Amino acid sequence: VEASIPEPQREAWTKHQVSGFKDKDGFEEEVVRHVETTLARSMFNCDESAAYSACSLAFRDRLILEWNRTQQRQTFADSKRVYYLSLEFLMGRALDNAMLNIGQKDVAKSGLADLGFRIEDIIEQEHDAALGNGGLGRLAACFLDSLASLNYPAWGYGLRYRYGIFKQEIIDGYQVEVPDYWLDFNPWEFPRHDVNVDVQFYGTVHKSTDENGKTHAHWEGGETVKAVAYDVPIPGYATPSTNNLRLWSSKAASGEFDFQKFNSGDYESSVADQQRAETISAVLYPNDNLERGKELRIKQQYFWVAASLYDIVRRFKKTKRAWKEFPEQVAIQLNDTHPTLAIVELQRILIDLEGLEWDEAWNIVVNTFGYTNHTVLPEALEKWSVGLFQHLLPRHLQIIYDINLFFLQQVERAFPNDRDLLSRVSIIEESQTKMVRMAYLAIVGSHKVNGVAELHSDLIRTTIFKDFVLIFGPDKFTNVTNGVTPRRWLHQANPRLSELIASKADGHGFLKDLTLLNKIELFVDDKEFRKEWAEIKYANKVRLAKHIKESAGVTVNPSALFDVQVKRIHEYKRQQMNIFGVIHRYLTLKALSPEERKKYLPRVSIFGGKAAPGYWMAKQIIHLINSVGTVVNNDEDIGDLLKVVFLEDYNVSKAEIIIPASDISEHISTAGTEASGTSNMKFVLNGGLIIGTCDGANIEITREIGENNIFLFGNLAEDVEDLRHNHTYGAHTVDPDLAKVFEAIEKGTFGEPQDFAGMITAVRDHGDFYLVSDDFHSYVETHALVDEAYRNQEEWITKCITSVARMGFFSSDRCINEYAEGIWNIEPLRTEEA
Ligand code: GPK
Repeated sequence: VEASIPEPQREAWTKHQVSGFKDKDGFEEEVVRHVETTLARSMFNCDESAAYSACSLAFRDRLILEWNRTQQRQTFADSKRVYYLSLEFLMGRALDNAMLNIGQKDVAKSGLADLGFRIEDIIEQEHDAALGNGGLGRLAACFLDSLASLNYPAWGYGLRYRYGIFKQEIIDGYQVEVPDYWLDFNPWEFPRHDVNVDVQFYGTVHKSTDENGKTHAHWEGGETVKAVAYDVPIPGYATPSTNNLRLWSSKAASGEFDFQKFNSGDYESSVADQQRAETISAVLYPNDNLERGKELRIKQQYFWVAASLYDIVRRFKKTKRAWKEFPEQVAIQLNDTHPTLAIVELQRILIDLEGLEWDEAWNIVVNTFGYTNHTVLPEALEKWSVGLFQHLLPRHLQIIYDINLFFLQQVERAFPNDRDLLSRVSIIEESQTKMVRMAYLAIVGSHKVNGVAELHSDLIRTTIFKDFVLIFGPDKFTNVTNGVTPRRWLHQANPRLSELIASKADGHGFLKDLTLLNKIELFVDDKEFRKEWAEIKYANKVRLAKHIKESAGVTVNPSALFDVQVKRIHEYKRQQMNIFGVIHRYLTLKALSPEERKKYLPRVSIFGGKAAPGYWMAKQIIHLINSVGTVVNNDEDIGDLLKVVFLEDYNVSKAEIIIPASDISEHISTAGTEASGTSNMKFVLNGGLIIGTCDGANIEITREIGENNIFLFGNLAEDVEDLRHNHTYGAHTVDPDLAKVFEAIEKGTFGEPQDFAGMITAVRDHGDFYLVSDDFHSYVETHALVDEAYRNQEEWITKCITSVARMGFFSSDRCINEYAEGIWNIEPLRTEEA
């Protein structure tokens, strides 16, 4: 049905064109209107939560108007769009970001003050949108900010989980997971009940032959679930462009209940069907860098992929173009292998539903997709059993077999008689239980494959995907080093630093072209500038100290060196090495006389991060950190010389407080294991130095800021394999300093030794896979260098300013421009203003 208003009636629409608030007065009017109508409250019962809601709605109204205009502009221009498919979008809070990106925070601040509220308190009311685990999900969020800020026609597609990542509580030193129900009141989403897609599962495939002898596949029967769209507007910074993040929510296909069951009196089971359907989008899987092969997870993947592709194809079909033009209109980026089924689904749509020939269809598919790999860890590479596929998606399995057949034939022609190569690169792993290797499917079905930092991209080319480089040639494999949005991670998280930089860099232009940061290097010796710089860092530390006191009950001295490691807890990220180092420091201090002790630099070791609920070792690490804290923080010999804090429930909004307050942060993964890291970039951007291994983006950060401004230590990626081999087959002795740490733990210094035995045996008896012992000495020595460097505050500040000045490369804007040019072939769309 045509929903467009006929020409004669449009005049009435134009006459009543709505606009968002224009100034402080207009803003206040909107807030009051929302309080009194939308929320049905008044000035006599408006608490901070109601004020937050009304303020958000006032901004939302503005966003959606720009959103409408942006979508109209994009449709009118008929330009190529990119679709970013990600199972995770770790957005954090939206209000502060919307106010800053629209450039109306000052207006809101004074407007709220007029109405009796402090803007900081109002911002604090918002619940984080935490639809992600860690780096991968936050990268997707930074990319959305950059895509909108750079005026690219782009949509994100994801799932609208009812429960995002769990809330972490620390009880008696242990992690406890609490469900995070975040949708109670979410002003940032627009339900689109009219935009829905039926998604099919299970069933059977029948083949038929037409009069020309051509066979057709028909996927029939099974179960249908409905996907309903929820749209989240994404405002660009200093541009009217407002893009869309479309999240799908699942519900039963036949409406509220299955009415047949209902009418036949089977009320309960009709409700059960409804709940079963809703289960699909109920919860985010809380694993980072780990795949567990659960059936519900692949159901999530197909549900989301099928709904998104239906939407994308529907939009393309409206343009009435020929199918071969699809890749000229549509680019789809796969954020890891989670959406790989999109490759199969598009091929299915083209051959089964649209009647294209296989080769023509496959050409379109390959030219449409790009695949980003985020890890080389084997336990994170997705594989799904053929049996599960057969059951859940029988037609897709057939298509995967055909894709594999044609691919292996191509390999066979190019490399005749190399049986071994064929079995190595086959999309189907011929193991006990046959498995579909999703990364191989993603490579075969994409025109570009990229890693996320130089070292990582080199590693995938030379190790896990080596055979594919041989087969497809080197040009298919490329690097796009990650970046972060300076809007959230500098301007929003550290407003005073942003202002100080603006005062020396001719305004806030650096927020759109981060290379302009280099202008502040001219002021590295400017006394006033340095003084203010130091004051801002101190104020940020005071703010964090307050948070530490409130949340962990520990009093810390803001003048101490703040040493921070916040990220998901994982053995490869080596929080265990950090806490062993802290214990080593504690033992060293204890062995000194009170006089000698005073020469030590006071330090606060701050940890934060969630462990996957089923990750036993990660939970043990959290427990040890907390147990060490309890002992050290209450030891009168130690006082302010050492404090150990575990901050519970690390998330995006806590990162915004923690990162600007760091002096030194830890990025200490075993070389070759951290694909990139992105918090390393955020810390340096906020005037903190880093201690790290030669891994991921640390290497490129070093190249940009200079090796005098970073504390590197440890073995190199190229030596890891040999070291591991030696652990297993050679003589493996634990580093003597580390052995003393183990001794203290085993003596019961930090509580029941049995509670931490796993961490010790992993190093001592189970081959020390992550090279904790190998790197320990170098780690401890490098921390001594950090102390020494921090004592010389003048030089330290010089290092910090110099580093920030040289961080321009790590903007997600640079990164998105590289994708746009090298992978998507899309151009920004001009806006009236731009
Ligand atoms: C990589 F494979 C995965 C994963 O499952 N989750 C995740 O957050 C991270 N990542 C890498 O571990 C980081 O090194 C990287 O910076 C980030 O993805 C974004 O590329």
